[in-house]
Amino acid sequence: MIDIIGAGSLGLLFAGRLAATGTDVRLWTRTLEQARTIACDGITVFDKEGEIAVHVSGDTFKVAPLADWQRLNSHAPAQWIFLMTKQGAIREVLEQILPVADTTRKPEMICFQNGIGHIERIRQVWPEGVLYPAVTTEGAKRQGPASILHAGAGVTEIGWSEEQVKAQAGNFEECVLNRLLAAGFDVCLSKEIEYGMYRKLLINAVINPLTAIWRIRNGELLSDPVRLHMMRRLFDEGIQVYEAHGIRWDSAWWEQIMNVCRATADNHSSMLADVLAQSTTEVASINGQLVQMAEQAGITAPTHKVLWQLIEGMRLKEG
Ligand code: KPL
Repeated sequence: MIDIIGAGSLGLLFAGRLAATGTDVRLWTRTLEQARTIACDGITVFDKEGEIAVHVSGDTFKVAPLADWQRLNSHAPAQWIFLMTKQGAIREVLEQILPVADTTRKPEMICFQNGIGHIERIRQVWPEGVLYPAVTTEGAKRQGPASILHAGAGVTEIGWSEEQVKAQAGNFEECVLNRLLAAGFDVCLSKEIEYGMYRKLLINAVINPLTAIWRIRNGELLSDPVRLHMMRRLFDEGIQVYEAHGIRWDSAWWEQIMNVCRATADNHSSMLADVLAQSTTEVASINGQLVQMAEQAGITAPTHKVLWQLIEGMRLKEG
């Protein structure tokens, strides 16, 4: 069984595809209302042509509000948790699910958040937890409470250390990796997940705040020299920060950012979606983290800092 916490676009995509290919899935929502809607409607995944790619009815999988975690876990303890909420929701999630039911086998958590800093924060409150950072480029867009548009198939990397390979290999492969592959996800294990996380951090730090400030779709960033200039500034500042910390990077990342904009041209970035929904954005975990890393290294990242402040201010005004 796989427990997916978070019924946003990624949570619905993974829950729908896994359930459709026979994996036992429990999906955890923020509210009871959301759980009821999903149980009633099932999950629908549309492809980019607007055709139904996957539909699973509500009796194919389980769905419950996170408030029921302790009660339901005492009957059926979670083993593999996919944490698919935003960074900002992590504290609330951990408050609900910890202490983890005292079973002989502690659950292991695969963490799919954008940005950096969350793994360390989770470890602080759950030091005995087995955590796998994950980076995914799956492009999913929420269409309704129980439906998403799978705009672009991506790649999912799951970080795995040498010790975990030795201790867990058989089980993880059978219960997680093979399930994801069977569900059609392009997934691989990576011993260099930090490299992937820093690449994704820079992609998000360049695309997300600009689309949120200008309220444009990802593809529209490429249509104007001023927008491209701002993207390049954010990229160059980010690279300076990485160099100051000795973080490995690749000049090909710039072209990859362009490609992400092309592949997700019609999408709202997650930050723009948050701004439009007047909810908390992940700017602090993305641009804010880069600014803090710059300061730790005795340099500055002024464009990231201004965008961080502008977006935080926008949320304060609207929220
Ligand atoms: O991850 C994304 C996000 O919106 O958070 C990108 C890659 C920018 C796609 O929209």
